[in-house]
Amino acid sequence: MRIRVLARTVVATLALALVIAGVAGATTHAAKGTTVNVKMTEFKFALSTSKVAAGSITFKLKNAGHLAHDFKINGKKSALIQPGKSGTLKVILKKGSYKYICTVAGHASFGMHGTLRVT
Ligand SMILES: [Cu+2]
Repeated sequence: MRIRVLARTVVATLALALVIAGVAGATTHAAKGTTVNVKMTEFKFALSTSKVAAGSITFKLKNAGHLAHDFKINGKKSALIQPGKSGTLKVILKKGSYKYICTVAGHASFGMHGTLRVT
């Protein structure tokens, strides 16, 4: 009798632990995403990383230059960001290599481009 109660308690505790672990895992996964800081100057981008995990990626853009710039990756483009201003661009990317550019005329050819690796 005593052993049966003990066994039931152990099973219940294990089940509860699994439920908690499952919920915690799901929450962590859902909230997961990567932030990449992007500094824009004439005429280049400086990214805080060149390689990110696939999924939701938020680019935090900071224009530290003297001209307006934007940031385009995988067909998505940020607003035009004025000197001294900031902006964000959120995209969902699968594994692969993605070219990013500034779409202001001439800027990409002057050096405002690069490649982000998504793994
Ligand atoms: Cu630009």
